[in-house]
Amino acid sequence: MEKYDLILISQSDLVDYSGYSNLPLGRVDLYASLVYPRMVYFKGGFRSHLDVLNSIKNNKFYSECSPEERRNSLNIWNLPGFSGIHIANYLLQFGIHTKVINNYDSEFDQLEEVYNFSRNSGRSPLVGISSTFYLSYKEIKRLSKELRKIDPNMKILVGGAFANAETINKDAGGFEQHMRRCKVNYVLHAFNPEEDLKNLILQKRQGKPLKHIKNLTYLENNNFETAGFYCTESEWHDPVLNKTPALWDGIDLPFLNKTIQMRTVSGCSFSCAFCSYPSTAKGLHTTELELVEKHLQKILNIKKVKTIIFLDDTFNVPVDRFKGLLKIFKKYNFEWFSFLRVQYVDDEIARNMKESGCIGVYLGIESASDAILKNMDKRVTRADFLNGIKHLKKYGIISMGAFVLGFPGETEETLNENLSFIKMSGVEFYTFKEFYYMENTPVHEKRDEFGLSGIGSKWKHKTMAYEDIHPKIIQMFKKIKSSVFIDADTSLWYIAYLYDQGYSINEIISLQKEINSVVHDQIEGKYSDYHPAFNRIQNLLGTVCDHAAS
Ligand code: B12
Ligand code: SF4
Repeated sequence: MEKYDLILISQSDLVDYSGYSNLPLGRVDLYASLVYPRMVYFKGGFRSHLDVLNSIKNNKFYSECSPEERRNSLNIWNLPGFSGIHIANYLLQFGIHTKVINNYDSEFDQLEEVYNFSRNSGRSPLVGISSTFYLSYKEIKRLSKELRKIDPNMKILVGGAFANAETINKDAGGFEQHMRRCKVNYVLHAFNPEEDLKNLILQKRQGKPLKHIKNLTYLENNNFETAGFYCTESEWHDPVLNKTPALWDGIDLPFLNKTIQMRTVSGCSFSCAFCSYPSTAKGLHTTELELVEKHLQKILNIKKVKTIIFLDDTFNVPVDRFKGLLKIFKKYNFEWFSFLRVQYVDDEIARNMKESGCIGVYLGIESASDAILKNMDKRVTRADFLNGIKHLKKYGIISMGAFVLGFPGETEETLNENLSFIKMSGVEFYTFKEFYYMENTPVHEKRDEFGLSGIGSKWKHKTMAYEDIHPKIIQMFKKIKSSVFIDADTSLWYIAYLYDQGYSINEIISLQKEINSVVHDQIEGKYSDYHPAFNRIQNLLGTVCDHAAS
């Protein structure tokens, strides 16, 4: 077994379904917006759509399984996340060895084994938790508590998007109380903290002081009540895209099936009025195409890899760069998924996308109403969207249209425009997200014009309030028959993950239609574990298992 400097937990099974299941089903009207349409009530509790499949297929829910069984169950966090692999790849050039734990809840036995092995060999590794998918400290606290059962003296570090978001409107000193409460030793809070992480590990290895490392907060020892708390200087770093050599095939990735994620860009050149990403990422940073190709070659050297999910937020913009990428992709044999600004797609681009292996794309449509698109500063029209999707459909590229409902200016009429758009465009999948009001977004500047007040998920403006949205989502969910609903919290990754697990797109559509039909009946108050759709799901799963095995 190898000795590691860092064990990095990329993801964990973070939604507490049991919390929802403990609520009285008879009063579901009071909390329906939290559970529908994203969950199904099955065998005495609320379940994720994937866990319904686990129970029907294996007669066990994910939470009831041993770690090994969990690794073989369906769970969105079993899909290899990017941050852990990326950090391992970056650190390897400095001789720093990282063990990536992709999904803590499926791999904690392996974490314990690797940690103890290194500890018994005389060097306890630092244990990093990625907070990228967290929206509070709850999950950090849970993990830290469990990790300290392995070793109360473990050194725990937190980094990732949530740690960074905590410093946007607040001072880094605000970490102190949370670090003491959650028993965390270090937080690296930069948006691009790779260099700081390298410095932290090297300084610690040499027993040197940490005060010169940027963007770090730390407690001087494991006495969490009394230890001295320190904050170092904050400094912006550009992303390390062009400073990350392609060492992918040198990293141990036992959790990998066929799909891996990568990015070629950080940031975004648009400035949609509801989005904070351009301000947090500070502009668009790109990887040189030559280096992208080297990364691709190394990734495809990993024999198992057949599919890549590209994480670039606007993968096809700038258009010429995208054309260059497609030319490179066509030289290699793999399939891919990505985000796409569909208004920049013409016949030739769609053909090249298909020929280079594109299976499906996430379309940030946000709204199909020209009035709302204008308010959102999306710089696109409904007609542009329809035109682009026509090209995708011609070449059999599937798409998932993502909509944000309730943006200032939204009315019953503009919501109905989304309904007709989903039907007309023929997008295979759709998701709805409610507008989320953040202060560090352009819409905040226009709050007086829109009469916008409140914050986060609780807002009000001249034409709507947040409470109006969930009933509309349910109405639309019931009405849409031509396209398949996917939970916004899993979105394109749900499709890509099931595809990774051997399901064809048509099988995913059939399965999801059955799940949605159960949800539909539950919303009407009809609950039964003997719903005929569960039988049909069982038959579908049987077919898939047969062809996946052959
Ligand atoms: C892929 C993705 C998903 C997938 C993940 C599937 C999978 N198995 O990988 C799915 C669709 C499941 C998902 C779900 C959610 N997501 Co999401 N997702 C993303 C996305 C597009 C990419 C994440 C990524 O890999 N980024 C690339 C890596 C490099 O960036 P990073 O993780 O931030 O890491 C960098 C640093 O932070 C740091 N770092 C990361 N981890 C660590 C750890 C340590 C110790 C250190 C030192 C450093 C470090 O290193 C990286 C260097 O650049 C991002 C948007 C984006 N472009 O980042 C949103 C994003 C992470 N998601 C977000 C959110 C809010 C969610 C949800 C909570 C809700 C939602 N609907 O969006 C849910 C999750 C919970 C739930 N209820 O199920 C937010 C997070 C905001 C935050 N935490 O403050 C983001 C940033 C999008 C956004 N702007 O709103 N997501
Ligand atoms: S919504 Fe997407 S395209 Fe718009 S600013 Fe945010 S990341 Fe960029």
